[in-house]
Parts: sequence; C-alpha cells; structure tokens
Amino acid sequence: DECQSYAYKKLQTLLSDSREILIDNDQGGYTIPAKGLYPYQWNWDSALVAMGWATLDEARAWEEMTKLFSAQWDDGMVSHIVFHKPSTTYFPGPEIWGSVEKPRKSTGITQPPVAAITVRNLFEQAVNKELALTKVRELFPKLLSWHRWFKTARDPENTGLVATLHPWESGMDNSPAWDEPLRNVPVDDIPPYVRADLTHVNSSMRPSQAEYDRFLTLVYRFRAVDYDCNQLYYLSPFRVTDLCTNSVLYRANLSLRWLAELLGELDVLPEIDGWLESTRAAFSSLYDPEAKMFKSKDQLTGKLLNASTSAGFLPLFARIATPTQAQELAGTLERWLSCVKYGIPSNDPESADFEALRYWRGPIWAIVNWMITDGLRAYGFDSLAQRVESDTYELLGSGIYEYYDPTDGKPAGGGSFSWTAAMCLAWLS
Ligand code: 9YW
Repeated sequence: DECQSYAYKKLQTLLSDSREILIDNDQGGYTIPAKGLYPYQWNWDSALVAMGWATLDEARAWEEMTKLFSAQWDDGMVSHIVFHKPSTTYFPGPEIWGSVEKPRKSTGITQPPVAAITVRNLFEQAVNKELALTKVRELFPKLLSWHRWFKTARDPENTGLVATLHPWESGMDNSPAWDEPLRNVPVDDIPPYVRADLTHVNSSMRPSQAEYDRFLTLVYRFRAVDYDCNQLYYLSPFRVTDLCTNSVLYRANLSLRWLAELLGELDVLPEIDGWLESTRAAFSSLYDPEAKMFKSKDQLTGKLLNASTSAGFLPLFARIATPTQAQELAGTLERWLSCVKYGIPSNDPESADFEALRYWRGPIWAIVNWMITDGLRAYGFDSLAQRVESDTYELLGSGIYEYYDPTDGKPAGGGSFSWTAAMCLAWLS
C-alpha cells in the first residue's frame, strides 16, 4: 500500500544517496571522509567505509584496505592519515608531520584498529570467495604486524591495555575524557599556524584553540624524535588508556584470530591468545561500578577519568564486558536515551560539559551507533538496539552528515560524509 511504498522509496533514496557519496569521495582506490574538510585517507574511516563499498563493489572494498596498508610503517604502525595527494584544505598536512623540504606521506600516530574486523567481515560477506581469500592472505601479515606494534610500542610494560598518546589517535579528538590529561600537557613555543577546519565548520562545533595548541605541541614533540615508537610511550606528556582503542583492538584481535584459523596460521594463535587473555584480565580495572560505566584512564596519574562518554559502551562491541557489566551498561544507556530525543549522544547528556553540537562532546555519530548496537545485540539487548537503530534511521533521513544533534536530530559538521554513508549501506542493504 501507499505507506509501504513511501517507506520503500525512502530506503531506496537513502541507499542510492549513500552509494553516490562513496563514489563521489573516491580518489582512486581510497575514499576521503568528506570533501574540503578531510581531503586525505583516514585510517578507521577507511576500514568502516570498506564495509559500505562491499555492498556495491567487493573488489573496490578490498582496494580500500590495500591502499591503507600501502602506507604501513616499517615498525608495523598504520598511520591515522595517509597523504596520497597534496591538498591545501586541511591542517596539519604532510609538511607539519615532516618538513617543508621533506613532507611525510603519512602521520606518525595511529587510530583505532578497525581493519582486522573489516577484513573478517569482508571475507564472510564475500560473494567472490577466491578474491577474498587472496586478499586475506595478502593483508593478514600486515594486520598481524600492526597488532604486534600495538603490543610492543603501546604496551611495553605488558599491562594488557594499550596506550594512546594523542587525542587524534583516539578518533574522538576533543572527548571530555581528555580534558584532564590535556591540562597536564604544556603548550610549547610552536610555530604560528592557521586552522583550516574553521573555514569548513563553525568554530562553536569544533575543538577549542587551547586543544589545538596542545594537539600541535604533541605533534612537534613526537616529530623531534622522528616518531621513534620506542621513545614516544616514555616521552609523551599525554598517555591514556582509551576505551575506544582498547575495545576496538580487543575485537580486532578476535577477528585476527579468526583469520589466522582460516589461513591455517596456527603458529600465531598462542601469541594472539596471550594478548586476548591479558586484556581480559585488565579490562575490569576500567569499570566504575558506581557510575555503572567504563571509563578511560590517565596512565600518567593512574586515575580513571571522570567523563562518561559513548566510548564507555564500546566494551559491548568488543564482547569484553561481563554479563553483569553489560546489564548495568544497558541501564546507563537507557538513562541517557531518556534525556535526549535521539541516541546515542557522545557524552552523558546529564553531565555539565555536555554540548549538543560540539563534536565529540555531545553529538551522535552513526559509526558509534553501529558499533554499540552490534554489541547490544551480541549481549541480547535487542529492543535497546532496535531503539538506537530506528533513531539512526531517522537521523540519516535528514541527510548523510558527519554527526547529529541528539536533542533535535539536526545534521551537522561535514556533509556527504563517507563513513556515515557506509554505515547506512552496511546496515540497510
Ligand atoms: C580532525 C575523519 C576524522 C575521524 C576522527 C574525527 C575527525 C579529524 O575526523 O578527526 O581533524 O579533527 O575525530 O575520528 O577519523 O572523519
């Protein structure tokens, strides 16, 4: 009937808009997150975007991953941005990460390691299994070396949890969780700079100047030792246990293990099992039973960070929350949802530093909703997942943007945004 055909049309429009966005943001083997605002290849964006590509072109999805790993460092790190082609619309670009004379092809920091999760997902969904197997064989050693890098460079003291040394590495740059640790980062006498982000998005929605001064200070300090991964852990004035990175890494290690079994690479299983075990043993130290929430931690002070952010629900995506913790997290999420029109806000809507439109301090991100609903379903919270999925569907209907205001659903940030489009495809195709 009429109602059904309206719903069908809405879905088809959403899917075709999403496909168009990926095609439009395709730079030849890699996808930029958004024109102007983010003109290079971003690490975790690409891994999520590949799941969207898979719904229209499997070969292209694999290429996204190949292109990302083409910039892998000798030490195993995969950078948070790869500068394949020059651009003047983003700061800081290749000359800041390197020098004007010798610009770098990629940044000296990483991002949440979604890639192994993607590779498993692409293989499982693949129609062309022959291509998929070839690609898994090609990518597996690269994934393994990246995960080994996390272990050696970011957990040299073998705690089971990896360190994040820059807010950009967390993927949630100006999360309220970083306010405290950033206060202990001094601002060095850095060269004057002009932010390019403010020409694309209103400054009231972006990280503050004080934050950018510290982001840049960290970059210059890391650059001074040429990003030597054996030194950065010890010299960085910012060192946190980020819930997003650690949750994603744990889930990615589960995926890596699955891929190892697929390929018959049984020799590496004890190593991966060791990582999984030590992370499981350490993870509950990030749980705050009073707040009924996971919290990130400042490794330099040893303190759990006060902020409750959407990253606190990602242990569900990781499958690392205990059943009791999961039950309590679901309660916390219900409270959050009762305070806003749409879920899931990136920051506790009842906290004093909640800002509905400022980046990672309030707005909703479709990729985070996708990860959390995946986790909710894994723990059996289907109706809660359903609530978030239908909220997300409504939000996407108002435009495929970078993020959304949880109080009224207004889209904001960059438009025609790749990973939002990809989530739309991965979810609804
Ligand atoms: C920046 C591209 C990136 C994401 C990050 C997000 C933002 C870039 O955009 O960072 O300059 O602030 O925080 O997670 O990868 O979408």
